[in-house]
Amino acid sequence: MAVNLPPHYHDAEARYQKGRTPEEKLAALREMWVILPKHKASEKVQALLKTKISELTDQVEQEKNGPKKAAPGTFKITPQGAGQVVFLGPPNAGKSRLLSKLTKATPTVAPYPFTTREPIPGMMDYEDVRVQLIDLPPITADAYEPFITDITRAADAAVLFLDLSDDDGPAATVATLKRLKQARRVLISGRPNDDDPTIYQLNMLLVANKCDDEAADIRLEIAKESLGTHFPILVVSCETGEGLDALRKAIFELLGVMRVYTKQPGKPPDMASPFTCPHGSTVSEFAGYVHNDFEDGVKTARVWGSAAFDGQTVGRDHVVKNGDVVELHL
Ligand SMILES: Nc1nc2c(ncn2[C@@H]2O[C@H](COP(=O)(O)OP(=O)(O)OP(=O)(O)O)[C@@H](O)[C@H]2O)c(=O)[nH]1
Ligand SMILES: [Mg+2]
Repeated sequence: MAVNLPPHYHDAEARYQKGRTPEEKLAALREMWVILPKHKASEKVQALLKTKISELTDQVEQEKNGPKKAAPGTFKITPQGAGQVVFLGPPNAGKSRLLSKLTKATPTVAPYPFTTREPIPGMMDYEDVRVQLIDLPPITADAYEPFITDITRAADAAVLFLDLSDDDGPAATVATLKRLKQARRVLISGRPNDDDPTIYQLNMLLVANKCDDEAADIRLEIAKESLGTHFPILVVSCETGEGLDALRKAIFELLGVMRVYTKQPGKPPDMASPFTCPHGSTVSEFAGYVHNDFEDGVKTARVWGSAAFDGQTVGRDHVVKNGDVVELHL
């Protein structure tokens, strides 16, 4: 879909190109954001602009706060699977142990805080899809690794931790949220709204871990009072395994993606490894997930599953459904 951009958008874009400092560039990007018409056709431009504004805001902020601990990109993790989900929380809550339970990764797990110092990825199998999980160093009022800002921007969703074995658990999770907010990372439940492009919103669920502790229930109630309940809460124990199957499902559902299977003309569908794309994707959007060049290249598709009849030929704007088999015609 073509985006009609008003002339003063291009003026602001020229100022962005010519900007000599991050501050100048940021000012121009913010103007572009205000001018940009916000509708479906401009979704891609919106997303690009939002990422640039967020990156530059972070850069300007970090430069103000002194030298960085790590060069940008040092801890960049290549996305794999249906989506990337980051583990955020206070020290000792069981983030690393959960990663070792849900994936084949082997992070250090220790009975003292501040064990994890670097991001550690792992792949979680869920039915016929895989989700990338990233264990991170703990976040407290005073401890925040600057690379968390970049990693959370790249992530698709977040798991926030609560330690049910610690009287200070609820307050520690509140402190994590507060520190993230200072870094303009806001955990929400549901679809992010893009009102303020300098704030990065991440869809979250709460993992209340160590429910094997005998005072776990009361701490959970206290946490609900201070954190609210406007997000999914999964009560689990990495020790006993309780709640972990439900958690796998909830993490996958948090991504808001559906499975779509592909087939080649004249061949049976590949039912072993589906592609994933956001709910509500059209044929052309789905094609873009199969291959970058396909989004523009696809002309029609045949659809088995949600179509009126099996193998129905549909156009680029046809909305595909979870579980459909799609044969793309370029
Ligand atoms: N009883 C109990 N202990 C747990 C559970 N999950 C983790 N632990 C223990 O809690 C301690 C901390 O676990 P880690 O996974 O290292 O915690 P972390 O959140 O990664 O800690 P940092 O890396 O410091 O942020 C370890 O001794 C774990 O064995 C659980 O469900 N029940
Ligand atoms: Mg850890």
